[in-house]
Amino acid sequence: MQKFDIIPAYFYAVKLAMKQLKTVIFDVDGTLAETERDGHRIAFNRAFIDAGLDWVWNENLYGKLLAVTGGKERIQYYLNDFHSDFEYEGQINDFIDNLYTAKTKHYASLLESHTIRLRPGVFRLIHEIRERGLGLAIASTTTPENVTGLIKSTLGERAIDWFDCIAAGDIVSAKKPSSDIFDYCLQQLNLTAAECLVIEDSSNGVISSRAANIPTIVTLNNYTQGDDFSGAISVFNHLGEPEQPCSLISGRDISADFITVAALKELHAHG
Ligand code: XBP
Ligand code: MG
Repeated sequence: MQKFDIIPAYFYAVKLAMKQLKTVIFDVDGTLAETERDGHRIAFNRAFIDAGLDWVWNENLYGKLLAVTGGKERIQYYLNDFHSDFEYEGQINDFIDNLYTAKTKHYASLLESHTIRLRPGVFRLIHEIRERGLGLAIASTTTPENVTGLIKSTLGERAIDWFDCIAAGDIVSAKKPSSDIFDYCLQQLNLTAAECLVIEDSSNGVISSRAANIPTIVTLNNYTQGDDFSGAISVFNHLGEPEQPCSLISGRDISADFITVAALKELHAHG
């Protein structure tokens, strides 16, 4: 090789290394488990009963309320757009904070009762990611306590240590769809956006991860099946299992029946 050939080869090798998948960043609610329908929604309703309110967030209404991320922000959105004639005494922020505190306690109890299960393929893929030496991280809008509670109740007490970063809740000032939570996560991981892959379930999540330039795939659910996922590499119904293959909804397909680390690398290379 001539001397001047070495320089482009070197830069090519560096570019390739920078594009290598190093860490998979998981969204939490709706991605790891059906926590929205089976967890947060139920916890909100229990908090409303505690407060003597006759509000009921049924599955259909909750789907509409999910347009706004963050529990406190969601209550405010409900009051503004769905229940504007509601009258309260005192400061609205205190009222919302109290409801949110009660809701978070109910959510923790639901997690402790182990009624919320991981979605298909999540347990298997997280274990494979670890076995193959890739990193794991979390970027979520819910509180750090809610994230660790879900991880402990579904993956076990020690699983918290498997994650190189748990970026969650009010740690950033602007929630998804702002890129802040993913930017924070990359900073903590000390990785570039191109070295990571995000798994999300909602358009707000994809807008957020793509605003941080991170290649993203989606496993949608009933609440998000009508969302616009134009920024994602691929959209699947779930991650799949050997006995429960996943289906491609849109975007790039994989050469396997379910999402493996090899499939993630394949998708990431085209991100
Ligand atoms: C989803 C959210 C959260 C949850 C409720 O977060 O938007 O607001 O619905 O949790 P993600 P809190 O999909 O990013 O994990 O009530 O604690 O906000
Ligand atoms: Mg989500």
